[in-house]
Amino acid sequence: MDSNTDHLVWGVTIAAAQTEGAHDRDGRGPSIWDTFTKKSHKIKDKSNNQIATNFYDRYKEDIDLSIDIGLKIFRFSISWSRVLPKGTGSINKKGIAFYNKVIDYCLEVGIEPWITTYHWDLPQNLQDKGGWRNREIIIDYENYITLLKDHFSDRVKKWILLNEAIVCVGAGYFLGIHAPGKRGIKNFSASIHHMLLAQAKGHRILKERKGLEVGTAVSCTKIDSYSNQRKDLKAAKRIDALMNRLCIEPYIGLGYPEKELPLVKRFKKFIKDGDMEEMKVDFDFWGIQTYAREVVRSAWYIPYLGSVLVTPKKRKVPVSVMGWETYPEGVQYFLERFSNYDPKKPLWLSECGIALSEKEDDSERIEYYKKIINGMNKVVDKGINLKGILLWTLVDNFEWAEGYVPRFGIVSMDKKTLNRKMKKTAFWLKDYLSSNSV
Ligand code: GCO
Repeated sequence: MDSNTDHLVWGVTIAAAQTEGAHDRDGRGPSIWDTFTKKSHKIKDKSNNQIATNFYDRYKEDIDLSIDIGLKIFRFSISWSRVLPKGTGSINKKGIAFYNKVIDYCLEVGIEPWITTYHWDLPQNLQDKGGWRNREIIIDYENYITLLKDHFSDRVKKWILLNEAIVCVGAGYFLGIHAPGKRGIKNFSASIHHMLLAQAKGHRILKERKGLEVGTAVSCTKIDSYSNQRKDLKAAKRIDALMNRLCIEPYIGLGYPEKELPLVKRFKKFIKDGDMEEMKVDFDFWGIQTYAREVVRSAWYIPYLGSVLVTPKKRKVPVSVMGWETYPEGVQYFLERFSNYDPKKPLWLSECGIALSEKEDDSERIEYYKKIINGMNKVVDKGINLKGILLWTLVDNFEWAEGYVPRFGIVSMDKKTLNRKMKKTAFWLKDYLSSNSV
């Protein structure tokens, strides 16, 4: 043991829509991703997630693999429409039973289960009523959280409410490139506000039970300006406010970053008296998820944002299979930045990984994680309250609109047999964790 990061806990994150499969089994209702993937042109390789990695049947194998690698946390998400097929109303007991099995198995073999309550797969029935655009969804979310609390919080102590609200709403309700494929400023404004408010209410509900640690997972993208010209610097501030502050600062009591991001004015008609006050909640931890860096320049002709991205290709920087600039330095940057909000607040890297292409030799991923460890070392040296890191992800899976082409897993999967095989990174990590474990 030679590092100051030995106390950090390592785990893994997965998400229901990307792994479970079993889309119509045992009473599960459809989610917006079931509907979206039927429009085949929406998914790059024309695939869907009906089988995915079949975590539904193979959860034991995946949990065993995680244990074998030396991981201590298994973060998974609940498919809302598996436990409440219509998103509201009658409960699907078989859905509850499935998650009970996952939780109990984790506890039996000695890995800590963490729950994400919402990782983007809204029940289709709720979308039919407007989805996040409709304020009534807040009540549905509260009821859903109460159900999860009643069934699972006796054994699950760590909870993440929303996974990356900005990506979920930005891609799904503004750009239309993710389910439910809605576009436009009105959809965006209403959905962000309702989702963030729902999360605050969900937090209060879960905290009624003593001993739970309840946080949120936020997407963080380092934003730099293309030049030192004033208009580019301003554009960078605008995009930074959108990507890295909008879904965070209302909780800290700072409100929406209206000064830097004028489009926030559009939110006004959806904000009711008392909402901003209600939004102030003290999360037990921040889950930080950072994958990339973007460079932006001012572009007056782009509505609402007035900015364009200068693509990594133009900038000639290394990219992952997602087309994102490979930027492990972001970890240190964002951990420091969040620590500035409140140095005492525990921080987790609740997702961390890189997409490569289909090959067994993923040495590049090992190099990536070494750089991440380096960054974690530096922040721990500075006294930042980092608790641990959850990898994205265990098994190669359904990467949303990108289908199965980008491979984020440290374990590969044969598409026909669904058999799993540890990649080089998994062996390397196993070694690393066994020699660094406390
Ligand atoms: C996200 C989601 C994951 C993704 C991963 C890679 O951050 O977008 O949480 O579901 O698969 O981040 O894009």
